[in-house]
Amino acid sequence: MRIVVRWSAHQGNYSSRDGPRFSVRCLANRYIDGMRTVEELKAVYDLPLPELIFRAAAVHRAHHDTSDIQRCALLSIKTGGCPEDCGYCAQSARYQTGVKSTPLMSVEEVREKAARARALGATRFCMGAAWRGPRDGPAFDQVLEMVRAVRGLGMEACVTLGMLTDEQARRLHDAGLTAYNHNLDTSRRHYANVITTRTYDDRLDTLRSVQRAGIAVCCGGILGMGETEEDRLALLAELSALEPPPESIPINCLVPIAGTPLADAPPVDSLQLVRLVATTRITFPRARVRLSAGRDRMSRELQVLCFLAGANSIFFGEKLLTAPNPGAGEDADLFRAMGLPVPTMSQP
Ligand code: SAM
Ligand code: DTB
Ligand code: SF4
Repeated sequence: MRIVVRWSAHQGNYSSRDGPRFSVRCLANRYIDGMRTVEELKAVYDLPLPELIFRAAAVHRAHHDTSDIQRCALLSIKTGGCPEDCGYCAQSARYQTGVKSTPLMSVEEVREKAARARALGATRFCMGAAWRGPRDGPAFDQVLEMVRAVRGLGMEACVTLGMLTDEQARRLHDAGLTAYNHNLDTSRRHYANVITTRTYDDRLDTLRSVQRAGIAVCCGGILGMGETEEDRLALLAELSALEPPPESIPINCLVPIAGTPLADAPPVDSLQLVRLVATTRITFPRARVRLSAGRDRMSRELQVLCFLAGANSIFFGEKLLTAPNPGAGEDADLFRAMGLPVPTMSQP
């Protein structure tokens, strides 16, 4: 039996047409209502592929303008030297990856890069720092200034800084932050195989602080870290338990980094990626589903299939944080080939 209770109150600083879902857990800890069990997700994920894509495309069309694929620019505002041991990351100080540690960028440099990205058609600017979490003081104050600068350009601002306190989340909200990116990355079961310096619950605690502060959550994962397809669905089940559900869901394919424990991980199966994108779209009708890291190894046809299955955002620009991404020219060609609008490259 499925009990659906809708609560029309408005929460947080982004709108969802029905308002957030009110959820109930029964004693067996299986989700009733707006939440999803792995079994429910699997029934969708395992549909014959054409049927799965048709259903996802219908959900996509019902909730979005399908010609609107958001371009987000990424900038590493503080690179390398991170104390955490995330097995996929080029920026962990524990692995010899050749990434040089840099100090925090100046607000002026960030403003310039954001203005250039806006001129190339970016509407969202995401800034990442290789921190376990921010320390209060001048560096955090500088990040708040960066958020104000990006918002001042009329762009959405997103940051990913690691673990936050309630107070830090509140200050980011007051600076005008649109969304906070904090990925759960994989299932609870697989998490400790990839990261040992923090727990899944640490991640969830930060997500709760972000939501309490009224900031939208951007939360997703990485495929290709030795997880099973069921682990990927378990990640979606975790995301569907967030209230409200994430505003955006980045789906990354591992970019294997030499020197990290996952350097030799095999590539993700393309049709498994399409299935996951479609299942994510059906589960989160209103979210931005962001086709994130790993696009430089995807064919144009695979990317188009992902858009058809409901992905509606990309990171664009030659570099992600440290890893390569298709160049702006390549993406412009792809958009042109799809018959989608390509912004003219005006100067800021
Ligand atoms: N230090 C902060 C944290 O971990 O929350 C923010 C920066 S971190 C680099 C942002 C996200 O990038 C990670 O959560 C992970 O999902 C993604 N990521 C990092 N390295 C990656 C890789 N090699 N391939 C794919 N995604 C990656
Ligand atoms: C996300 O989920 N993917 C982006 C963004 N959030 C910050 C980061 C991808 C990083 C890819 C590896 C690198 O550039 O080092
Ligand atoms: Fe540090 Fe973030 Fe990289 Fe983990 S993913 S090592 S926390 S920068």
